[in-house]
Amino acid sequence: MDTRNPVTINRLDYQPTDWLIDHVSLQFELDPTATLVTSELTLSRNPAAGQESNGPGPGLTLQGSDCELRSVSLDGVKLAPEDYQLSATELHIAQLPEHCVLVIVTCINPESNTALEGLYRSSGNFCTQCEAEGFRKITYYLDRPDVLSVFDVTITADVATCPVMLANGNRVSHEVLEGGRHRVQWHDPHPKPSYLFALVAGDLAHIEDHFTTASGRKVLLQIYVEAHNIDRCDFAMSSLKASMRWDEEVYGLEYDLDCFMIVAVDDFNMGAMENKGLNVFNSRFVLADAQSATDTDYMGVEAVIAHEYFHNWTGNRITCRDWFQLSLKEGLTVFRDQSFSSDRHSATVKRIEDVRLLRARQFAEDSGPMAHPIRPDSYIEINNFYTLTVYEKGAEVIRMLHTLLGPVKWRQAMDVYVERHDGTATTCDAFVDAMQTVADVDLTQFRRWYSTAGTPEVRVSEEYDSQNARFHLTLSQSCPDTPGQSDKLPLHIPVVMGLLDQQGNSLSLSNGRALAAAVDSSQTDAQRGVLLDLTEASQTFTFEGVDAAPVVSLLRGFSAPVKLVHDVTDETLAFLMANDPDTFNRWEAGQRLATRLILGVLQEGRINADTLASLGQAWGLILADDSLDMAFKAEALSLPTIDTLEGSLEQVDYQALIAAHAMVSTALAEKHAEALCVLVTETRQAGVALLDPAAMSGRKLANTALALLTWLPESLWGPLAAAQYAAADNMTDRIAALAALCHGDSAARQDCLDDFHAKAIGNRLVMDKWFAVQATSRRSSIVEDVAALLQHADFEAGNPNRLRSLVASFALNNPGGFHAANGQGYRFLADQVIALDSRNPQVAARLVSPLGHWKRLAGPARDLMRQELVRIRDSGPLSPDVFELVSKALQ
Ligand code: 0A1
Ligand code: ZN
Repeated sequence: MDTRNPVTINRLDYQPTDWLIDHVSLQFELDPTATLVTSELTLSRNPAAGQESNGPGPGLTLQGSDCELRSVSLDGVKLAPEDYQLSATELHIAQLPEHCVLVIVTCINPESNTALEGLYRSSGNFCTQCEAEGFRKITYYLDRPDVLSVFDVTITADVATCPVMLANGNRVSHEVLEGGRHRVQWHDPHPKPSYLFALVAGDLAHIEDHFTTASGRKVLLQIYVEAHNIDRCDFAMSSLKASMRWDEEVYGLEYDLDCFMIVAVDDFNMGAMENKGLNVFNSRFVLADAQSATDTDYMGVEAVIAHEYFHNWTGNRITCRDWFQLSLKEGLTVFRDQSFSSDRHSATVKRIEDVRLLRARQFAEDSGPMAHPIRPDSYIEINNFYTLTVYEKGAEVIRMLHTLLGPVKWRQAMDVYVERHDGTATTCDAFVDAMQTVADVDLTQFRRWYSTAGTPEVRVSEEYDSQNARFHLTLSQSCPDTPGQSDKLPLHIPVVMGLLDQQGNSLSLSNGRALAAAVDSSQTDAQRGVLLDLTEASQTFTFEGVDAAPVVSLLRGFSAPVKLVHDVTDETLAFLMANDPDTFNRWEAGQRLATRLILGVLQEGRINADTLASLGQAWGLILADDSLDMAFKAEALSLPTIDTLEGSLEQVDYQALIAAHAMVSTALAEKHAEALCVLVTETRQAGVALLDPAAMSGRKLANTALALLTWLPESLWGPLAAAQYAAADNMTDRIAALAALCHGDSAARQDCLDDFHAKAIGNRLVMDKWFAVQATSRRSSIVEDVAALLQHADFEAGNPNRLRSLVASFALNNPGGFHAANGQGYRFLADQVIALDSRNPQVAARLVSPLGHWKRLAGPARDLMRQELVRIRDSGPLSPDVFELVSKALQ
């Protein structure tokens, strides 16, 4: 693209297409450098399009880029070049009959496709990635999500190199041809947009299983991988079956084809892709065994398999009218995968993990140059809008609807949504309309969540009236200005809350709406608390019959994605940590106390001894409480991260914040050193299954304890870490020990790194960990270390996972290194963006984000970061992806 002339697409400009593609037949003659694609489109005028009453019908404009046009025929007649107009991005035909058949032949070069969009090669195999606009790199097409067609696909290739040839739907024929070639045909009966098209061909092994749907249909399940990975697919298969069952049980949604296939590829820009019946995955979300995957990796595989599978209904059967509606499928599907994980594991720990991610990353996005509503209003490059806002905040918006409706009505409303929109491309508005048909509450104001960017702030004040035994709670909301948006209207914020007396008993409340009990909960109504509908800029809620000043527990379960500003004492927070019946809020109280302690160091230059004593004591209670789930304990003993803390500051001096965080971490580790050492050595369970829940929780707690100990002199924890590394029979413990050693400078560090490297040879995902663990070290030489790793023989800049394991791990997970006072970290990242942009714009653009926050920085860092953005801007012609992010950051 010409970056001097970027095109901005606006949501309100949406127009239905003039043409429909009723059927498409695609033929691929696969060849690594010259694949021929013949596309036969059965076209008809769209009755829903705006039509002039007289004159010729509208011309047809198809999108296409990076494909060489070989021929165009209309109703059997080959068109001459003067019969159409061709540009770098479009093919236009001015005159066509109302119903016609257009045949287009293109030639593409998968081998040279380093952007990994369209048809490309990974490890010698062919695969596709078409969301959002990759199909146009295969052939000229109406490449937009509201054009739904039935696809028939024929693939011809060499038997020797491509024994396996897959596409969407059901396989209908296979024939062996002369000259060592063979041909398959696939038919997908479900009309779909082009972004859900997929083709995979190559030398792949597979495992298979079956799933019988609730209505008794037998579905063939297959997972395709390179032969050497065949033993690492079983967990993915069991996750798939669990997802299929869950969607039937919880939403009544069954699978709808005869087979469901997953393919793992090593070169993939994102996590995975929900192509109809043929999901293509980054191999990191399929392959898992004890020696290569951590517990977190296993959970990631399970969640992503579920996410992609759930898209079959929320995304594929019901898709998006245009890309501004992306959160229609993504927010909803993330909410669904979060609910699935939460049903299968600890619901509280899952919620804590999700909220940590939201606060650390999405809040930052919402306060930066790219802040946008979950339904954006404009974009230059849609790939830049697969964001934490659209996905994670989008899921929070769905969660709020779930809270406002309650679980029973939520399910009824989902049934209405599916019933109304199955087989169509629709909008976020239509989704809320479906909710409204069932909801008791008026959702008019709630819709503002779809159009408002920025994280709202809710300020809290309390007043106790002892004479009348009344408690008044005032909640005031505001939302900061974001690019292009100011003076925002109040949102409808669901606030789940409870009141406790001084003994920790829950009070019955005279105000607020009742909450439904969770199926497996033993909580009383009073313990569950109530739901307040905060709709005004400022609103006071009065509770009658409150005999003594109560303790308030607000925003239970993080019932809305807001920042709560509530000035309470250290004692109140410590009290909530010990007594809140909402376990999420027990954790939250600890986070608030820790935040106060760390930010206090920034203001006063020293640790507040009283706050430290409160938090230290609360940690002591947690450490001693054997009734607590160990995974929850681990969360409670983890301090807020730098990027979360950053969200509470106007201007950030990273070096000072990092020093304050280190000071508090060290003080807490010192206070509990003995107990932490015991946890490292005694929490692990021998002789149980790897994925036994208690064993996983035990590892999480032990490794959290080890990470805390690394703030103390290495003589104390170094031998423990080295011993753990040597004894580990699983990746979770091995990598945690190595991560600890990487912060230090012992001989064990290098020995273990060498040992890990030797064992990683032949397993790309393990080699990625070897890079990542070094990129997140707190050593003072980190920028040089990371730069040296770029030159390592095993570093591959062309492989997105490898690149991210080194470069993104450093930029996102190593604040001390990235924000090095001399700006070296920023320079390093800018160099990588510049080097990558021409090869893979999508991945390059994702690396720009950490540089986008320069306006929030204090001191010289601000200018140092800005200079690097300018250097990227001036480095030559940029992709639209990088151009959009850099230019918005510099505005
Ligand atoms: N829809 C997929 C994610 C995805 C999005 C874009 C891609 O390329 C630009 C690839 C995958 C999901 O939500 O899982
Ligand atoms: Zn998705």
